[in-house]
Amino acid sequence: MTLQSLRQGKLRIWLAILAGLVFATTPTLLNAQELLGYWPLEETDEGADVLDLSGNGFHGSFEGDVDPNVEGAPGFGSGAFFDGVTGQVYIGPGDENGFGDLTEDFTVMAWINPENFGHKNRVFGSAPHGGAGFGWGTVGDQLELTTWGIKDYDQGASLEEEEWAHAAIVLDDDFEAHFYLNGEFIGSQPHPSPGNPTANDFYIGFACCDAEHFEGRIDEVALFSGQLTEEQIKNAMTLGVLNFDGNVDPWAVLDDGSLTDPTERANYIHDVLHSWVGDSNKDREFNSSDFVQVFAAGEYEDAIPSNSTWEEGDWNGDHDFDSSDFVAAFTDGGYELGMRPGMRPAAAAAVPEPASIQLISIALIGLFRFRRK
Ligand SMILES: [Ca+2]
Ligand SMILES: [Ca+2]
Ligand SMILES: [Ca+2]
Ligand SMILES: [Ca+2]
Repeated sequence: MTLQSLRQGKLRIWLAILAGLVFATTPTLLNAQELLGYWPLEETDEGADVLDLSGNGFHGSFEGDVDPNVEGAPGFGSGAFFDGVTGQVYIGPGDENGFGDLTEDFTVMAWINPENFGHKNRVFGSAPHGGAGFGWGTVGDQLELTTWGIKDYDQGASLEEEEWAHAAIVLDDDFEAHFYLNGEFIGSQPHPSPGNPTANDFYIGFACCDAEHFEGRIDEVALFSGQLTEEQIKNAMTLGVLNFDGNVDPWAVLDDGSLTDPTERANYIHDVLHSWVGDSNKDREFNSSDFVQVFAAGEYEDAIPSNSTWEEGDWNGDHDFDSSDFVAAFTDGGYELGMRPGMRPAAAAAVPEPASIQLISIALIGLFRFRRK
């Protein structure tokens, strides 16, 4: 990589994201906002891990009556439906993931679509025993953050049943809670003391008691240490959680000409996008649905120079879709391996050799078929 290319703006963005991922594992960041967990709920199968895409690997699992394959918030793919009685996502003990240490100075957010205001709908938090930890969600049409055993912070919000709303709550280091609805600040509630740390289990769609299970749909759940600004909350709501600092679409870097070194390009695709070379439909897997998409775009070895994007089959970044793109994807070797190791149990990532052979045959079949047209 040359210094010249380092100066290119977009590259700086991915370096920043990469740095964020590296720093996420080191404890000392002065007052910075740090993404601790991010669950986009793209799963469609109840048996699948509920992936945390923060880079920290706090994957969860579905429990009780949940439908993970429902339409999510507009623009955010799939969401999950919780039945209000038993449905929840188990995340893990607060002393293992560190969420239990959040007694002040943190931010929570999610897209929520509650269906019943007759009971509280907890979106995210810990079990309350011992009067420690926190849970947030709705009470009636209001937003509520509870530091267990300490304080119910209630904020009028005029939520609607069966309507998507983006909700965010910041608990600052003076123990005052600040509420945001659809990216706008709507009010603050003070209290003189922090919550208590907890080792209790954390959940999505649950916290507290059985009677407070979430009833309806949830999408894009995120937890940060530190206090996000209104602008950052708006960014997360409109651009996605990973872009809370106002970064452009992280996939766009693949098309701007700055990332053509094969190793650097593959590292970016693996470590920042959590995907494989070849994942044109951006679902973090490389499989036949990507072939369907790129051949449908119809630009394989066309006579038009520099007309192809990642979504259209330019996997190596030279702006055209040709055999060199298959070489790049073959070299990366992610075909039909599912999501990357670490994004789900290691057992899913095995047997590379047959998959590679399959990749070649599918590629050849695809080329043959589309050339005859
Ligand atoms: Ca989603
Ligand atoms: Ca894909
Ligand atoms: Ca072309
Ligand atoms: Ca290419």
